[in-house]
Amino acid sequence: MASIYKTLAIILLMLPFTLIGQMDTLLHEDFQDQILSPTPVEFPLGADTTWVNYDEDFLEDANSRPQDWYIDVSLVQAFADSIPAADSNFVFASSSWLSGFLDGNRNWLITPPIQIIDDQATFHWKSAPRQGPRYMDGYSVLVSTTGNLPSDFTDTLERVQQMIPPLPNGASDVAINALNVDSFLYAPADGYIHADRYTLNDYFFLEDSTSTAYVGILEPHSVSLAAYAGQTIYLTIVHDSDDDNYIIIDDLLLLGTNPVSSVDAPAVNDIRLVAYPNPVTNFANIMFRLEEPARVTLELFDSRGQLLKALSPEERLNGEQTMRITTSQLPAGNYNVVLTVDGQQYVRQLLKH
Ligand SMILES: [Ca+2]
Ligand SMILES: [Ca+2]
Ligand SMILES: [Ca+2]
Repeated sequence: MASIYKTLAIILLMLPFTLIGQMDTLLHEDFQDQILSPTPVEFPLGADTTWVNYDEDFLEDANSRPQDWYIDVSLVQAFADSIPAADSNFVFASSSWLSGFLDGNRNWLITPPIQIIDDQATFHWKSAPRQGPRYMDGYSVLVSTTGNLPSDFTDTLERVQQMIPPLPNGASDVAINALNVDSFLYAPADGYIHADRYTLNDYFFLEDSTSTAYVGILEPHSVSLAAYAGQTIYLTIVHDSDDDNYIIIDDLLLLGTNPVSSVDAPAVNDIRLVAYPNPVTNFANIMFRLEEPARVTLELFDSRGQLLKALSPEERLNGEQTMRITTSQLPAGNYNVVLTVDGQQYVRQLLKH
């Protein structure tokens, strides 16, 4: 009996990790070493394996800032009297304030290719416009499932709005319009406005009482990359703002399942594990696909990790597979079906009303 409890205890300990999956850092860039790694190239050739820092517009900056993305310090620190060098928070910045107030700034920061194994992957980043709401910079986060040329980025993950003309009368007058987000126009229509329309006080500040615009503080954002499970993608943050000031970004982080640690197991996408009907009544059909013959086991756990049922291990041939678990006697609740294929576990949740 003791060994049974011991086995059960081990299963209970292991199950949460199985369910959550192994979240690894697939990409991280905090700009603290002031150098992107691997070292970026200056324009994309279509299948690059490094970062790309691409000045597509090639237009001169009005303030002699770099024309592409460049290392800067955070806006909070840029406005501070002094910051110890060791405490500097380096960020990537991009300017849209061009000579002659020209439109057309397009600065692309493109990641190396990233393999998305399953639906657990998420992308996180922080951003802040130099000023707002007047002349507030915006940008786009796009995905390509093909190459890394600008025309390859056909999927939109996030749009952050820029201010667009015309400006209202008294646009720089604090008493009338300057700090009123509703006084200005923005684009694109479906985009997000920094600090949720300047209502989140953690993400902006006034330099002093005479300031005619808020200064941005880095605000965190995240999106799911579940739609790209099983694909290799490029991500880009393209600074596509026209005639504003500049923007900063920091802490780019892509979390997901590490391709290396699961290289020998079929990806979740390849197994095509489904459990139906769901919610269940009398039984659940478990369907999946094997690329090659394998030893499979099927187990049913309740929501606390207690093993309720286990079908004997079976040798299955390649192709489409079906197994069935009786669920008629189960009380209402959440359950986990765990399919083990040659030692690798795949999980689906079952609901019983
Ligand atoms: Ca940083
Ligand atoms: Ca540029
Ligand atoms: Ca603008």
